[in-house]
Amino acid sequence: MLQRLKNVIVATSFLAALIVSQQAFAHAHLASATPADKATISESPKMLTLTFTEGVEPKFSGVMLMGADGSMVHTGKFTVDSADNKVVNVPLTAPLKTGSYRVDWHVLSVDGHKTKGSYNFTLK
Ligand SMILES: [Cu+2]
Repeated sequence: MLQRLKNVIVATSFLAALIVSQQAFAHAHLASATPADKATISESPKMLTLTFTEGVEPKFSGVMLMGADGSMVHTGKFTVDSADNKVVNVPLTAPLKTGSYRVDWHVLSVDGHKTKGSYNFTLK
């Protein structure tokens, strides 16, 4: 009886761990970005590139670029790479001034889950 209970507990916790890890992997999280998070760069980038862990739906996804004072920086159109829907490009229409910037992103992944986040980089 006790052994049976132990088996049930082991099976249940295994299942719980499996579900948690699947959830962690099933959403579109930011895998990498250019300029990278916390990067200090010396030249104004022509484009922001964000790579996610899942494919994203361009219709319900977006990226906002903000200056240190919180003012929005005008960017070009958000596009999903035609060869890889995990990669998002946002062209910059004008060179950035030196200073720190915050990138706010929100995406709808192809599995229908919404995620969002932000990161910073500095132009010296
Ligand atoms: Cu998901």
